[in-house]
Amino acid sequence: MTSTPMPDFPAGFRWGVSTSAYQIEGAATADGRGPSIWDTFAHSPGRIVDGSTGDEACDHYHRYAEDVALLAGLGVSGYRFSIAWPRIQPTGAGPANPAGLDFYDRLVDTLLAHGVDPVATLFHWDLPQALEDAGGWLNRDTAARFAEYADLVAARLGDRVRLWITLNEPFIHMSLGHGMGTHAPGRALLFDAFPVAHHQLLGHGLAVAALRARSTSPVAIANNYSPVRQAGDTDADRAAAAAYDALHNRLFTDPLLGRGYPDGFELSVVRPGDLDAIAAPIDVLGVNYYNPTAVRAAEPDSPLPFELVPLDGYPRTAFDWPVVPDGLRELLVDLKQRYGDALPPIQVTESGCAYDDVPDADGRVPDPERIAYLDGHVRAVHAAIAAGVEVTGYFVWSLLDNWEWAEGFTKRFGLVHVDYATQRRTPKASYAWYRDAVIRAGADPGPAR
Ligand code: IFM
Repeated sequence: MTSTPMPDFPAGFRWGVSTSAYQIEGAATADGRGPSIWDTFAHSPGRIVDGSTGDEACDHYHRYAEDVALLAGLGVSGYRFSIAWPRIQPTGAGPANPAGLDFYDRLVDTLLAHGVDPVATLFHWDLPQALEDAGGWLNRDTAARFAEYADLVAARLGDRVRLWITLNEPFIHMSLGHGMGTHAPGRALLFDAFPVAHHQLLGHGLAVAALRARSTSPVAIANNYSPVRQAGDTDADRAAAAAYDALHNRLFTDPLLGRGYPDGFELSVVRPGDLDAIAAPIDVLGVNYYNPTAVRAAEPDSPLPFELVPLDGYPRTAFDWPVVPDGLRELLVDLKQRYGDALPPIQVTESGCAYDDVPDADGRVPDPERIAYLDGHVRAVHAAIAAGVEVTGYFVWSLLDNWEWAEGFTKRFGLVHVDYATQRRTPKASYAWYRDAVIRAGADPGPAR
């Protein structure tokens, strides 16, 4: 971390934090919420490293007012949360469950009362179990169901949500949830998971149309990106790196920005008109960045055309992910070079790190590694802006320590420590740093956009 003051960001730059429904809400059966694939997965023995579930998580469903007060104390201009589809449509179809919508209505109004822009993600992986039972994202019909759900949400919240995000990280949902089976719904289909890519993208496109019909607020999608480092220098290593780059970084973004699928991804489930629906203009591209990926050629007997290897030479987080702030600058500049004028303004919708944070004897939670991590990544965003990339927002993952999917409660990403036994929230040192060094100093929140 440098002691140099944070440079100025453009007026109106949106400083925020992110969360997602299943990771924080708890209240898994409250007010008519139906089961999602993550309820099923978490309750299946052996799926989650510590055997925990999101049944209670951070109990945000009941403590949202306290959590919004934390947001207000931070001074953020945006809060990215996700809406739990199974609260709105407990079986993934049919009319809205009013109590489910009421919760988000209360949340949105409380945010606005504190001057925080609500940024709502419609799908952060918690598919209603009933839709999974009908084939989930392998079934084309799920795309149409998603648009209906988007319509129900926008009809209620469309006048107050300031930025819509259709999907969160469809690549991760496809690859870990349907390719490798380490996330819900636990399908290990390898390349037979590709229909999940297309149906999520189609759902996105149909949802964009549904949102536009109900709301004048801008619409985005949040993708996960990882700059690829070629490990090894053979032609096979080069081909492996290019294949992984196409899979992770281009499979979703090329069709979104009107280029169709990258070469080598001839998906049999694509029907006439689909690519036009998917390429419906978006206003913002959400970029989630954690680390680059090192890739080399696979062994001959591997089912994959590449092998992911450790990226050495960098500090590591508790997740063992390398800390490479400049990878974010590189990624943002590469997106601009790759897509040119087709690239909409970017908001970094997730950026953060897990460390084993523990309260000290005085009850404070020092987290110098997180401060260093965020300092480097915020400066990397500034460097990308200076290089000509239009970046209009940055959201830290996450406001709270929370339930980290297959890692359960073992990975803490929050600016705020959560004692899961008592639900006590304690702002970490990084909370004060983000408030004082970034949001208040050298950054003009300006009018929200
Ligand atoms: O916690 C997740 C989040 O749900 C999606 N992006 C990555 C985060 C850290 O793994």
